[in-house]
Amino acid sequence: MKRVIWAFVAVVAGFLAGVHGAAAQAGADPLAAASQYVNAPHNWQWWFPEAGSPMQARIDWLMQYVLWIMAAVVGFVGVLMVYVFVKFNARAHPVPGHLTHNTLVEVVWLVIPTILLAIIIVPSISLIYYEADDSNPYMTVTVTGHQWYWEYNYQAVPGLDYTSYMIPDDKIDPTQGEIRRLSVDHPLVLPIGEKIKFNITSGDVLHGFYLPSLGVQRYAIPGTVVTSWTLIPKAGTYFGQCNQICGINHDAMPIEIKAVPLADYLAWTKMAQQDYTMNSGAPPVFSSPRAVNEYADVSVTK
Ligand SMILES: [Cu+2]
Repeated sequence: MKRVIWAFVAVVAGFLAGVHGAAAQAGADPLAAASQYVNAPHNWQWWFPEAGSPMQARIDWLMQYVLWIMAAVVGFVGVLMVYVFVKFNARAHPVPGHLTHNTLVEVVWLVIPTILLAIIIVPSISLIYYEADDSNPYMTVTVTGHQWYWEYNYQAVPGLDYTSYMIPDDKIDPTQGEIRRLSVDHPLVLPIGEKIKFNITSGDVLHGFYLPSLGVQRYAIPGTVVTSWTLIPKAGTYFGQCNQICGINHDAMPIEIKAVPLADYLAWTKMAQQDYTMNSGAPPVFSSPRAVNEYADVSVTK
């Protein structure tokens, strides 16, 4: 019992030290860790982005697994066809055979595809179940698609609900690490190493919450909630886009995620809550270089 109490004290002390450690650096940017690693698409990219979550790593693995099985099947069938064209064309083989039945061949062409389907379906179904398992998250964020911006609501942090707009091309500042058509005024801030559940919905039309490097792709549907989840092991900046044609500015609603250590995330939520209190009534100003809703073309009703 004594040992249990000491373990509990140690955990609480460690937690407080972590929170205090980050908060003690007054004025320090709690999102600084996210600039160490930037997972963004680049010119002439032809493969998946580097996997930023275990889910995307599994998707990448399954894609290659099926790809190589498919390559073997296509190669084998291709060789057979060439063999038939050469050996059994009208010139080389003028008198056709009258073969209508061969038990061995029929068994082989039934059994081999069955085995192939079985070895594909087992990892596929297991991945589907893995993707669907959003149980026991550390936190839940409600993501709402709007024409044409995203809204993030942190369910565990009262009042933490804000909009995220793309920074227009003429305002992009590459010296701040901003990327044209991907950077936003208020990114989604998440802790690393924790399971995060997304409740995805829409305020108007169909949108798509698509995070290629994290393996998340779900429709945002008005009137209903679709869930997904992620877990980001590495601090960094990750990007996504709306991938459901949703109107004239469909291309102007990217998703930017700043993944930072838990202590920094907690420091950021405190800062955000303070900003919210100071700006009560108005949407909160977060640790962002941009003024709130500078790029809003539609006002948000909370
Ligand atoms: Cu959209």
